[in-house]
Amino acid sequence: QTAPVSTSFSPIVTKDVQIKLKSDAKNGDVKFADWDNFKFAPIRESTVSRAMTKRYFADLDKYTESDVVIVGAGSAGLSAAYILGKNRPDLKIAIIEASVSPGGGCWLGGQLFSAMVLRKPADVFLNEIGIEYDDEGDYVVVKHAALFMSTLLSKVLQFPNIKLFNATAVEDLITRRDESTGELRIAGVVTNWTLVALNHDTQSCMDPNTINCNVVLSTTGHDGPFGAFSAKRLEKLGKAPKDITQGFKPQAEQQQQPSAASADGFQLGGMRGLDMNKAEDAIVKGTREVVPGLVIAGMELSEVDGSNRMGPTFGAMALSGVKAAEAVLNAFEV
Ligand code: AHZ
Repeated sequence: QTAPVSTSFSPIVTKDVQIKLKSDAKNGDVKFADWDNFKFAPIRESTVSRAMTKRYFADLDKYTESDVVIVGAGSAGLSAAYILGKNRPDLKIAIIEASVSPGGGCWLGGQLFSAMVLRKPADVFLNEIGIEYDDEGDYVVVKHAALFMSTLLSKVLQFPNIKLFNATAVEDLITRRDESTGELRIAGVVTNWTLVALNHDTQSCMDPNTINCNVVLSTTGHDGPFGAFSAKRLEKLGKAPKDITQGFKPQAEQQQQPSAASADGFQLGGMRGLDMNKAEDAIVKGTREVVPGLVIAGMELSEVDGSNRMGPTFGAMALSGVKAAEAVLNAFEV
């Protein structure tokens, strides 16, 4: 016989437990006076399951039609999410992150060091999210990259109109071709649990899920196991980003050769060697809607444009995110 599901909640602090604030402690430590009688409020295991699953599936249902999908929760994607979430509370924004832990490559400064360098004027973004730093003139230093990432993440996750689906990979893009113009538009993303996505070779028929949206913002970082995903998918589709063929050539001097393999000459730029001065400007300048309905920002752009890597300076990721938020709103189909 199973016990009835409890519907009433006991207060967390029972009358047997005394919690006192040590008034003389400098940092206001909490002191539990009577650990022997300590007790949590009761709970049934299925209640925990329902508390999680009903919210998750309600979110899946709600965000299956989103206004914006951000692919990748690294520094660029989360900076964009912050700007969009703050300025447009009317939009439904889903963030899809392949890793269990969001944050991308932004938990350390470089070579496993703690401090994080941002060149000016990226200090404006730190002021916006309320992070202290040492001002060194042309650049600023945050004492730990994890302070930047955890602050940004906590702000983004608090917006009621943003949902992070982590441990979920974008496996493909939803595409629509305009019948009269033949122009391709990105109309959403195809997703799967990351652990499923990693096992397509070992199991058959694990079909994905989909999210329709008005604009996709792709910030999947540079080449890697999942990285530069949307740029690579565009190349497979043989779809030239419009600014490569119509004007914007941040690294034109690098003379990219058209790929023999792709139908209309689109070839991934491929990330170039490290050059902080060139790389950061190029990433911010290059942040744009590359094909209708798809904005690319952050280090993924180095694959599109063949720009340099910048290594351990993070100003371009924050400001590329800010510019991407603007590009996302401009890309909205009216
Ligand atoms: O897990 C990835 C990471 O958190 C996630 N991601 C990649 N492919 C995905 C997919 N579906 C869902 N198919 C995916 N998520 O995207 C995130 C990318 O974060 P990042 O920190 O790698 O990229 P960023 O562009 O925000 O920042 C890059 C910062 C730089 S610069 C640099 C260098 O010059 O060497 N190295 C780094 C890490």
